[in-house]
Amino acid sequence: MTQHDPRTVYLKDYTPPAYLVDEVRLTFRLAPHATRVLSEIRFRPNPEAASRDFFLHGEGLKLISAQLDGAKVEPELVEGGLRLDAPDAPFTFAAEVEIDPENNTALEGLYRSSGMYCTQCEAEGFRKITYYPDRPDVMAPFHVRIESDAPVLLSNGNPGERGEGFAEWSDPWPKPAYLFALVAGDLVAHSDSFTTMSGREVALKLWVREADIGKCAFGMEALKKSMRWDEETYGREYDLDVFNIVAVDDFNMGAMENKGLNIFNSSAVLASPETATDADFERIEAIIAHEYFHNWTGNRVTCRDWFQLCLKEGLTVFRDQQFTGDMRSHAVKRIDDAMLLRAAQFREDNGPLAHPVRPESFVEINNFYTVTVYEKGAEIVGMLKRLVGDEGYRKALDLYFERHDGQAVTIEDWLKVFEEATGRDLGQFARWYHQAGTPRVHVAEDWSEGRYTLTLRQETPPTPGQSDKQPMVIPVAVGLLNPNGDEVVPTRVLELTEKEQSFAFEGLAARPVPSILRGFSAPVILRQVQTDETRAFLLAHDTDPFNKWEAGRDLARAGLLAMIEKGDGPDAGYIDALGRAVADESLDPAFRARLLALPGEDELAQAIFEAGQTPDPTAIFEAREALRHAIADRLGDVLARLYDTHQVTGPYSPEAGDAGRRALTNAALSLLSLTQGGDRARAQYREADNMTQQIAALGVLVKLGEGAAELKAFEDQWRHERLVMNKWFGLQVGAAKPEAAAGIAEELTRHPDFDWKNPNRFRAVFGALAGNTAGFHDASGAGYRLLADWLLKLDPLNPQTTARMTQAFSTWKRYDEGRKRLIRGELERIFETQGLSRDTSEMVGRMLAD
Ligand code: 0A1
Ligand code: ZN
Repeated sequence: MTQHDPRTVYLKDYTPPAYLVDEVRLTFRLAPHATRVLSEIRFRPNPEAASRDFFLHGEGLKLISAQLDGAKVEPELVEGGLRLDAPDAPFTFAAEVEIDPENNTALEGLYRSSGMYCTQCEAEGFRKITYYPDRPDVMAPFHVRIESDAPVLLSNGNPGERGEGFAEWSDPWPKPAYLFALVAGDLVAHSDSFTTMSGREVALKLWVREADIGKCAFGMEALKKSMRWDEETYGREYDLDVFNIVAVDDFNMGAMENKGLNIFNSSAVLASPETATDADFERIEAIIAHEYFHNWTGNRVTCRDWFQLCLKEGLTVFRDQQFTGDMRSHAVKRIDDAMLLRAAQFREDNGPLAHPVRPESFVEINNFYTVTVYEKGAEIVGMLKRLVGDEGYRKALDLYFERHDGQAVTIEDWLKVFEEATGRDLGQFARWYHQAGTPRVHVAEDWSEGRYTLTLRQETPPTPGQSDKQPMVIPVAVGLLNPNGDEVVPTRVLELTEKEQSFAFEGLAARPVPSILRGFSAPVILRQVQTDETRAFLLAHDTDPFNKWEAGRDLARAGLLAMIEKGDGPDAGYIDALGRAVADESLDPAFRARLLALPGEDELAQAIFEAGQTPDPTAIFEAREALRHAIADRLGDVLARLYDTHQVTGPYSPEAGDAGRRALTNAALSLLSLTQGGDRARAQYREADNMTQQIAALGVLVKLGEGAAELKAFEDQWRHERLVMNKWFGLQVGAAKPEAAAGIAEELTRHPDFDWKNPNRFRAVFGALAGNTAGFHDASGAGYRLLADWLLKLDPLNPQTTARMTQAFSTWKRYDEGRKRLIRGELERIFETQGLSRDTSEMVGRMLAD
């Protein structure tokens, strides 16, 4: 369907802009319903352009007046913007427009959130503010004047003059319009400063509503750590006198890297021990880092067009992953990233929404801020680094910044700096950017007379619009272990470039046990015939922490699949091996907590589907529950000891060591409660002095069906903390028994605090419903119907968040005829709705297409 959508934009149609911009001057006269935006834009013909068509984007703007070099003009207003006869010489275009921030519920352009004015311009929101060439390859310095009686008036760059009712800002660094930002409101600042490596002083401010001033300290520390880290690791220094961050409650995504004025979803920056969990703290640290790192990877060097989105996002995610690894644990971070990649990106890559990391077409670019662009994009950068080595990587990045500073570039430019810095041909490697789908790597082994041969074969299944897949360059990190557990061949990276290739290891005394794809060295699915003994052996002996974890995961998956498909009982061998590993005090508690996490329901459903069977969500849910019971039963003593001996005492700290211990004790608590009841959890709930302990205990109680009193107490305690209440809403749906999930979600939509226009609150309920796999896929179809009803209600107000949440339906073709019919019915009902947004119609259309 999308292929034929007349609104489709193609990468192959890219043409350079007809005019470039030398300078932008904007004046904002803020008023809730009638803000005036006055612009003065100095244009000059682009010598690289073939045409002199002067077109400016504009959407939902009321044009008051326009001038060309001071003379009044009447531009032709066309679909999506305006046209004007413009000279083939430099000129200034000026306009005055009126916009209505108060009624902007899409949260794109200039809008209001809890009484403050804020903006979101990526990807194409600036055109809702004024007429402009709203494309990333048009970069210009911006000067901004804000007129308003709000006490705090902010924009990009450095502060200029300010006085009663106005403030001016100047951003000397040329930037695309998507990085423009403005904030005005009644805010207070948590302030600090940072001295850069060349000795410049930068004023740092985190702006929040007064009630939130106590939740800023952690974010500020994270910012300073990020600034130092980018200097030390990439040699990149900050380049303005001030760095402002603003927290807003209504935001479609996590945060936005606007130059010098980052805007954050309050959930991605505000934290105190009482209100935020360890996971929130870690996420906040990562997002602060991510947005900060964009200052170089995204802002100073930006994207030529939106097809190149992964150029900034893949690289910046990779950088924030490195940062989190350095701040915490590389092993645990790698496991967490791999879990996310498999749960979300593999799911996307193996369904109707699969697309290349650099897509070739889109209808609505907002639909391409995906796990594929971000997370698989980051995996590609990681593979590049593995292939060229740390030094080659650093040389290539230095060259990238040196050559492309101030430019809007492409993936080809990015790969070229690697080729030049390292002398490597990346022609075949480039396929990672344009070929969609998750490669499968099949392993065959041969052993004869001291020679061990690994034969690797790759294949990538077809994806929408791409059936003929070519072999990829796949770095496969391999180590070999002796049967006694010693490592005989340390990690070596094999480069799989052909469809099938053999790699020999000579001079071995005994047939080794291979440890393949160490560190999850490529985003592929490994297909390996392995006995449970081998898996248990690797779980006990592998020196590579990722593969040690992976071996446990493989064992759990194999056991679960046997339970589901063959009706087997829980595998005692797995449970005993798990018990030995989690009791091993030489291992990091955070790592051991990851060992206790079983493969998710959705991952199992995909595995069953791939094996040619039809997954039954209820059977999958029950098998996982049965295995959890069996673990609790057989490892009761080990788990109780872990729970008792790893409790954190003393004041709360979100640092990795303590967080890891809490992760381990809470994983143990959740299992133990299955066989020993809720007493431990109730006691923990009572004594908790931080949100991690409180919410973990509450979750356990709710799952047991014993949490009514605590749920009520929690609501009474946290009624006035929006971010905490999101947890309260989400937990009830997420922890609900499958058959009850849709009903509970529905009931919560009638709660007086269910403010459905707030994306965080909407996601709390419906994200949790979609994440309760067996509940969402309950055969009654109640979950499908409820979600579809609410998506249709949200779509006219906020297309972006609606479209994103339609992805809950994306796995529909895996299921039985009954479920398929139900989901197809809902998708068609959405698709056929009059006036459906372009965003949602593209997503649903792709899911319905063959
Ligand atoms: N560039 C931001 C993500 C972002 C994208 C789009 C948005 O609105 C449509 C908002 C934020 C990042 O990578 O953090
Ligand atoms: Zn980003």
